[in-house]
Amino acid sequence: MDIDLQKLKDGDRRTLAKAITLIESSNPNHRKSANLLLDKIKNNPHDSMRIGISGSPGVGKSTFVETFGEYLISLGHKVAVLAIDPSSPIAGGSILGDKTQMEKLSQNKDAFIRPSPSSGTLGGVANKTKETIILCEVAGFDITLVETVGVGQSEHDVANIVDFFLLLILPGGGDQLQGIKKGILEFADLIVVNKEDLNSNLAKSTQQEYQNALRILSSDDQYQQVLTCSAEKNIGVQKIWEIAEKKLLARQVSGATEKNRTEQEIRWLDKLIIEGLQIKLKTDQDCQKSYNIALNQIRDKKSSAFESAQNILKLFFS
Ligand SMILES: Nc1nc2c(ncn2[C@@H]2O[C@H](COP(=O)(O)OP(=O)(O)O)[C@@H](O)[C@H]2O)c(=O)[nH]1
Ligand SMILES: [Mg+2]
Repeated sequence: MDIDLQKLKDGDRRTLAKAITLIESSNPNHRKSANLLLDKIKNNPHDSMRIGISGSPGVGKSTFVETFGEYLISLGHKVAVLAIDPSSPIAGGSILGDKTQMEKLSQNKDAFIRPSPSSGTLGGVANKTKETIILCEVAGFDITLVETVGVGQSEHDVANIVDFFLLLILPGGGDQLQGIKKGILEFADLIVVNKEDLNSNLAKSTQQEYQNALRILSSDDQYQQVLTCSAEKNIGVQKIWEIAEKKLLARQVSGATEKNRTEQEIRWLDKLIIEGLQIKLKTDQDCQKSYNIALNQIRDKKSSAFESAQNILKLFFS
């Protein structure tokens, strides 16, 4: 599969789609071409913005991405949308559901929408997504929105490929407040109560509740803001961008975005090394043999985990 780099840089959609298919492929030859391609574009200068959008199923992420995406395009941006759904295979229901929901946006020539592979790739959910973002940026999309379900590892992984993380919550989600410490404080740069059109008073009180909690939990005055919106009725979206853009631009100017991206790359390095070792452990015959021996010895109390691990690790370096 040959990718015409010039066409990609010119923003040709078919070339972009083809390039993404190439980097998603697990065929070793494709991987080689993909690495060559990624190598050629790694120093491509760009002032891009990568924004993660997370929240429980049904909170309105896809609807928000569509409304927000249209708004960004109206300001002159070109917007790529990558949707990760770890709960369903690509051909399965919910990604298709998302696609129909983003009907308007998908018709827009300044938008590019693509589901991202959900599993079974080295580096987990977000590895290919990160490479896909880079391809989209080379093709001229200056803002990428990554939609991910706010559960477990995928959210964690997505936080490691974006510059800014937006969390959507529902009005009246007081019980969600329990998770505020580990979830929200760790990831979110901005929290938005969606569906305010359904019950504006409830949305406002939820906003207050979260804002107070964040203020109390914060050690300085840098705590995240909480806003309300209606993705469906297109209310509050402008204010969200005003605040997000201000933060993103400040981080670009101070060099924080660049620094963060480098740190993300280093975390990927560590993750990929560990995964590579795990794959060797599972696929290499000698490793497998030693591992099975170790299991039995531990069960028979003939060896400790420490001793067995030392023996297996020796195989990695032989
Ligand atoms: N009333 C109202 N409904 C909304 C709003 N945003 C999304 N929805 C509805 O909530 C449902 C789930 O939305 P969806 O975008 O698929 O949520 P996702 O699972 O988080 O991607 C759909 O029926 C939407 O039409 C909103 O702002 N107000
Ligand atoms: Mg969705």
